Amino acid sequence: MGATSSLWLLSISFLLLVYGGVETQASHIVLQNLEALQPLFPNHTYRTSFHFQPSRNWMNDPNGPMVYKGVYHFFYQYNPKGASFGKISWGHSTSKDLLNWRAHIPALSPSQPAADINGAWSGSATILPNGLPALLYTGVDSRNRQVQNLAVPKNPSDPYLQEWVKSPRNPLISPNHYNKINATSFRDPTTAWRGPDGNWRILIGSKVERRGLAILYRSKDFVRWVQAKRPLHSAEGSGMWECPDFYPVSTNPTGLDTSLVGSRIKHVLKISLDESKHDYYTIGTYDHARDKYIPDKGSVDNDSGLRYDYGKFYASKTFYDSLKRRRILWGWINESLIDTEYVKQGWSGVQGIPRTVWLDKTGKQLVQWPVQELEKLRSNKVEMPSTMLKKGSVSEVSGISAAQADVEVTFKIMEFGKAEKMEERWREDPQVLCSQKGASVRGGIGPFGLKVLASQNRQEYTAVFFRVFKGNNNNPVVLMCSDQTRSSLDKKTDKTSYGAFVDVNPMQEEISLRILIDHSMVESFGAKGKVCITSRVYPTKAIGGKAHLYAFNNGVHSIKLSKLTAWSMKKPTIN
Ligand code: DQQ
Repeated sequence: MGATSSLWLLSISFLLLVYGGVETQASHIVLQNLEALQPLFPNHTYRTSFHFQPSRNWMNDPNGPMVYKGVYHFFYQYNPKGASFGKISWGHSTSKDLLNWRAHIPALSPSQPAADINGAWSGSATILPNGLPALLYTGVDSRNRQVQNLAVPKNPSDPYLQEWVKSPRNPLISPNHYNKINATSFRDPTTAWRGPDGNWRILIGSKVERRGLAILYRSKDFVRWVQAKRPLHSAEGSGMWECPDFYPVSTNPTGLDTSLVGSRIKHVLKISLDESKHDYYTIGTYDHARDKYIPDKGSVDNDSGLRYDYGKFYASKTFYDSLKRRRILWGWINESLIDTEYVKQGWSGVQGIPRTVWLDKTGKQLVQWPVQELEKLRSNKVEMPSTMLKKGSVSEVSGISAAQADVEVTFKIMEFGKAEKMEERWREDPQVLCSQKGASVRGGIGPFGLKVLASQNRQEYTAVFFRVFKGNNNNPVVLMCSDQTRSSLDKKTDKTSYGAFVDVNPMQEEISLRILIDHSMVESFGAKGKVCITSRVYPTKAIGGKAHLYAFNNGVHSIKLSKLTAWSMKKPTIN
């Protein structure tokens, strides 16, 4: 480390001692005065290459994604003044291919004392019947109350919609003693949908004591909103519901417009749980006559329910892409570094690769897959011929830039005899099971999978793998893990392992895995997108050209690697 950077670090540590106060605002930690400590030049070691990030500073939730006049718009919670949460604006970028992004000036910045002077928080876009977009968002007013506001484009003929005008009638919706809602638990309006009666509807996240609520509002004109007598849905014991998302799905990957209803359509209600920072969803029926959402029987309506992603992925939001008739999901992936470290690197937060989302053919869960456009970044294809991975084997995949890659692999289970018996208590929490049975713990079938962002001698690696157990009636139970315990020699980074059970029968079909590797990002899609796990890792050795990729099997039974294809990924222009 050079003298200047040591000095810089020293002065940072000093200033941290002096200024290092911490305060919590909504769900985010505010580091007081740390904005002043921004480095002149951000540290790029762990920046991603093909994931969305602003050029510097803090980013959290995705906001108001939409397509307008053939241009994709992406807004996000952004602190223009530094790499920690603070007074939030809506950052804004546009793209024609969801790969290359051009940054614009923030679309919404705090300005109106009665509406958003203390922050322009999360919200959504709705394309109105005249084709024009409208943004509904939460503002934090001068009394720190959360209120709901409207903004529309200043010049609708500009496909980039660079300027936005706030409604002079803001706030349109305020918490009040009639709706019995605490003014600091009332936020994140959804995209509006129009019911068969012609009225618009939105949901706002909230809670009463520990009951999470999706409060329903209706409007004829998008300006005057009236609260419905009952929430669309609520659940006891879950705490505050942030960033609700509500949309129709079908088993066809073709997406559906948010207002569509019909007999063959199911609905998804996604909730971001403030307490655990997990996004969970249920699939159910929307009774639009009664404006009630009823989760399907067997749907788990709490934190142990289905999740878009069993790693880092929060405050997500979908939109209907009318250009390509698909529903696309965005989600915020935060840092695993301690807060003072990300302030020093000059940026914080990444968005997951936009994912197409649809209903699995079983109707019981969603399936997600990176948008097809991503494949345009693939180059230097390498293939590994079909091989048997014997007990304890490790094979290197060479010929690609392993820190910036897209890898697809399929595995075939050859025999089931020596699979470990699944203990009933292990079913409770797959994440705990993954942390007990990591990549180095030998099993009967598995762990087998990939070691990514690995150093040459494998002192460091992140292992994404499967393990197959014998469940009740000898049925196979498949566990997928992202084991980060060896991801970095730096002791300070978070190394929680993540995991989930996968609804696949490996005796009938091969198990597939796709991993997007992007310097500090490991975004994994198991069983063709049935289970997704995103990890943030900060290797100290497996950086850039020094990163390696390996296929491994640490189980007793041999596993057939039927096919592996890997590509180096080109770097698009992002902001
Ligand atoms: N982030 C926003 C809130 C939202 C939270 C503030 C979720 O509107 O509830 O930046 O991460």
